[in-house]
Amino acid sequence: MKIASVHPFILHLPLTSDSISDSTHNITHWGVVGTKIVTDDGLEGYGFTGTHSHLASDRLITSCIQNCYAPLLIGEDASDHSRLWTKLARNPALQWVGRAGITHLALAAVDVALWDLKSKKAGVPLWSYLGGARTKGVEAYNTDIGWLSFSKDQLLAGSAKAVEEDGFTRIKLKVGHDDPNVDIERLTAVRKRLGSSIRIAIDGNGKWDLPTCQRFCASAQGLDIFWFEEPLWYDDVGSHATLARNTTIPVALGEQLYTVDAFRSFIEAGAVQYVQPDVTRLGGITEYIQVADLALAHRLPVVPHAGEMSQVHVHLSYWHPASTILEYIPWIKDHFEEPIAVKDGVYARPERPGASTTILAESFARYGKSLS
Ligand code: 0YR
Ligand code: MG
Repeated sequence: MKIASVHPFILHLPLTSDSISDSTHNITHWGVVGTKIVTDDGLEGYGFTGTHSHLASDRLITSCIQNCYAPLLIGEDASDHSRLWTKLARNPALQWVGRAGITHLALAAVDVALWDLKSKKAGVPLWSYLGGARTKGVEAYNTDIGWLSFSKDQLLAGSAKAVEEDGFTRIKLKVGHDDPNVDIERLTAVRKRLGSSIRIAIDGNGKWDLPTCQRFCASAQGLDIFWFEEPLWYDDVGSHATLARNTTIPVALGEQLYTVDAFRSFIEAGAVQYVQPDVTRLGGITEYIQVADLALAHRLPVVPHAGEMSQVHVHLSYWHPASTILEYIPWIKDHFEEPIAVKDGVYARPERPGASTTILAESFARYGKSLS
């Protein structure tokens, strides 16, 4: 299974609503930026990272794949994911310019494509290739009903539909208004509408400072919040540790962390209780496994962040023993040969060989962007 060619791509896929906001981002399209890797025995592997469809920075990622990584990959055995990960990530020249950011997002795409190839070659779905399923059904939680840009009425109607019609028992709502009392009011209304049995997590996307978070958590005490995700600036270990010590609401984070080292710092400081690795931001599946194992060793639950909208994480969640529930955002599923599917709040187990990353030809034709 020698690597014959590397074909980077950029897709900008429209969301299911016109646009959405959290406390920090406003987007209209999801960026699927990565690479196809073709082997001499005719297999095609697909891997990609997730972006906010900013074309100039997406092109930095594909340029890294094309110009820095492809020459290191051509002619290599695609089965050697671990050796190739080190060859790319610890290349002295590339390590100098990036152990995180653009080079790491590009690494994620390459690594996922290699695992897709390995499990396709074995003729089994990724979860089986990795060692088999730990559960009969991975539970989904719905993020797509809770955007900050939704009015209170939209929030109530969407949450009620997700629970009463679609069968979700878990949802996540964005928070982060300039006045946190607005968030308290919205959360109180949703809690009242849904009752006490539905799990409600919240996500601040790193906007507030420590005193604001502490005041907010005190006011939110009675609302039974399942976790508070990214309450504070992404890299601030100390403030997360202080908040985690001072509130009973569990702290969740990880979607902005690039390395196993970063996760170790948060875990050792007691600054995270729900660990949220993402194959599209870590160096792919190879580094994801290291983080999930680290969480397991600390007996912390793993709840992946869905930068690939769960196409790959559904496999990892069926397999890895520290996995619990999995985010659901149905924006890009129609662009895959084997799209994610949730019924009655539970993810269907993928059954085709590979990592469920194979993108439809029509989607490339319709939404592909030029690389230069
Ligand atoms: C939208 N999920 C997140 C999206 C999402 C962001 O900007 O990227 O909200 O990544 O926090 O948990
Ligand atoms: Mg988040």
